Amino acid sequence: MKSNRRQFIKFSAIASSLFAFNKSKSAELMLSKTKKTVKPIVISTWRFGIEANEEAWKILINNGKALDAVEAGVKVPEADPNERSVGLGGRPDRDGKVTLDACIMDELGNIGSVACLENIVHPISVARAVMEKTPHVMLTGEGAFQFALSQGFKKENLLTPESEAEWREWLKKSDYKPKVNIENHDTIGMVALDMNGNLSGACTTSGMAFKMHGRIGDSPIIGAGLFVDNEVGAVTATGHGEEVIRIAGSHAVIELMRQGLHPEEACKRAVERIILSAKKRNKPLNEIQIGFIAINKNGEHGAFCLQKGFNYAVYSPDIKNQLIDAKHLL
Ligand code: SD4
Repeated sequence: MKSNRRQFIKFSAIASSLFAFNKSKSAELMLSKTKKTVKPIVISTWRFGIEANEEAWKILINNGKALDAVEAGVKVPEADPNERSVGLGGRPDRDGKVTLDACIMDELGNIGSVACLENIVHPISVARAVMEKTPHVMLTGEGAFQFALSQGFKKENLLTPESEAEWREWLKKSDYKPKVNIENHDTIGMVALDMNGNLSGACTTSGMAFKMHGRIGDSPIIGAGLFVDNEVGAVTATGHGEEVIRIAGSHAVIELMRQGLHPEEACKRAVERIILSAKKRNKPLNEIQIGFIAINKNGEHGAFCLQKGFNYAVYSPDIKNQLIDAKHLL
């Protein structure tokens, strides 16, 4: 009884804080307008963001485009067989198939995405080809694969012996219970601001390990796993995709930043929305992890997550590629 009351008070407080930002809006907006812009800057999710940022930075520091930087950056973990949650070597679905989700967005609002794509090492580049070479924004499954072949991508087996062995072990119990941190899932999401002041983002993953075949997470869904608004900022998400999709997470963070909130505060408010959404459905919070990372037009960055354990890599003129622990709400 007591704990119900305590929870009620806690979540009422969260709910009212979600609507309270207007008060501080004008002050924060003014503050950010007077600040000097930090550029270039690139940030990305989890520890593999460090190597990915390194690659993106080479492009950014040579006056390259944010779009090229984020694509090149996320290709690093995609090609690494030891990263078991992205691209080659990614953990398979329950049928033993490695299926990949990815999307990309540029400063003009161009978007491209692939979902449930098999046998291609670089889904992010296929997503870019969807964006640049088709009249569509999203291709899935066999159609995405055939399109990739038509663009010169090679068919490759992505299931490494290590991932296959893990899957065979999992089959013994066949219990789908994603853990909250990096044990059996991870996504690389990367957002960047280039020297010309343009923003872009990319997001790529093999999704939740041992998911149902055909399951698509938040990562290829523009507005959920990624969103860029060149007037405001760029945001990407990681964690339980179903929860991110429910609140159109990355788009929510963009809209909160548009109100003048700092990227960290905007990410925090979105995590609070996830909590409210989960509470309504009686979804236990300890079974969910969500992390958002964001940069704004001034090159300020921030992140927030639900559970302890999420970190992100930042490379800017002031922070030379460091891993930062995101603050957490629980
Ligand atoms: C998904 N969001 O497929 C991805 C997985 C992830 O950390 O990011 N895990 O739902």
